Amino acid sequence: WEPVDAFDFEDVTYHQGTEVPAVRIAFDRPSVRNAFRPETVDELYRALDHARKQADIGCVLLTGNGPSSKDGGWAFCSGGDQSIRGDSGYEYEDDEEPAADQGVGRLHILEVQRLIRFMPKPVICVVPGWAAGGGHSLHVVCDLTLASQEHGMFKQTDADVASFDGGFGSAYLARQVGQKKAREIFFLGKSYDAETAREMGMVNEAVPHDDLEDVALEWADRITRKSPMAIRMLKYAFNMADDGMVGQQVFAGEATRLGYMTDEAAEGRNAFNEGREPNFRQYPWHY
Ligand code: 1HA
Repeated sequence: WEPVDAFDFEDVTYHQGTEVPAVRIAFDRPSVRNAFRPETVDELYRALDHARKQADIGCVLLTGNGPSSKDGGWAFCSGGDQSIRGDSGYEYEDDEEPAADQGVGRLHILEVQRLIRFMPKPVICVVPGWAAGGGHSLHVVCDLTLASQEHGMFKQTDADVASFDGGFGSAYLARQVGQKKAREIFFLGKSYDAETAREMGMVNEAVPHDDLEDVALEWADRITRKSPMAIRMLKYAFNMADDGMVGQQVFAGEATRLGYMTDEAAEGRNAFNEGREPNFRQYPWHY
């Protein structure tokens, strides 16, 4: 990995692979189990959006740095930082921040969730420790989850702190583990280790902690050797059934791009630009 120079982040680290066309984006607040504050969310969004737009990047690894220097604990992310939670959302600590002046709490981790869901490349959640609350929801929304056998832990704490992800974090979870299990996860708030989470269907694989990053990179390597077009169409096809009209719009956008690459599309464009009738009769009606 080498750092992506374009950014000067405080709460997130952002690296690009030297041998694999992938990036590694990591929460970097290990002393609070990688809880996110609005500044963290802004940085995460910018890193993910940058990765989305890189034509030479095919896969994103989303993880959490650790261990905590305080107690050695590992975390992917423990959700919203409760110490700066205001009455209408999470508040900026830096008063200079333009959004802070408005006195409005933010819940914009939901924008990050949408970015992960709709970006045209797989996002692998690499879980070295706790995935709790809003951190649990982030793992749910990622395309794949790989977890540390020893330290990977999953827990939905939302109802303990009077919060609720009634969107992707619960609805997609129910698609992954079934309605009864998803309700158990939210209503009982139990802790599940990586192996149990794998058996439940919300984790793809649990691997020894020391191998976690190597396996994640190997997965990114495998994915990025495949056809970008096929992977993109597959991700959007998997999304579509659950994403309603938005899912159709996103999938259809990619179908349009493929359509534009055909001779028929060139004929339509050229005929217009040349001021003539298009000759579509030269093309077959495929069946
Ligand atoms: O649900 C949403 C949203 C829904 C819709 C729209 C937007 C949303 C945005 C956010 C969220 C949420 O994320 S709500 C859920 C918020 N998160 C939590 O309730 C998890 C709180 N943390 C824990 O339950 C536990 O810390 C843990 C199970 C993750 C780990 O337990 P462990 O290993 O025993 O560590 P612990 O001692 O509890 O924590 C270590 C340090 O990290 C503590 O600080 P210290 O005493 O060393 O000073 C602890 O306070 C801090 N910490 C952990 N999690 C958070 C945190 N500090 C602030 N916020 C946290 N989330």
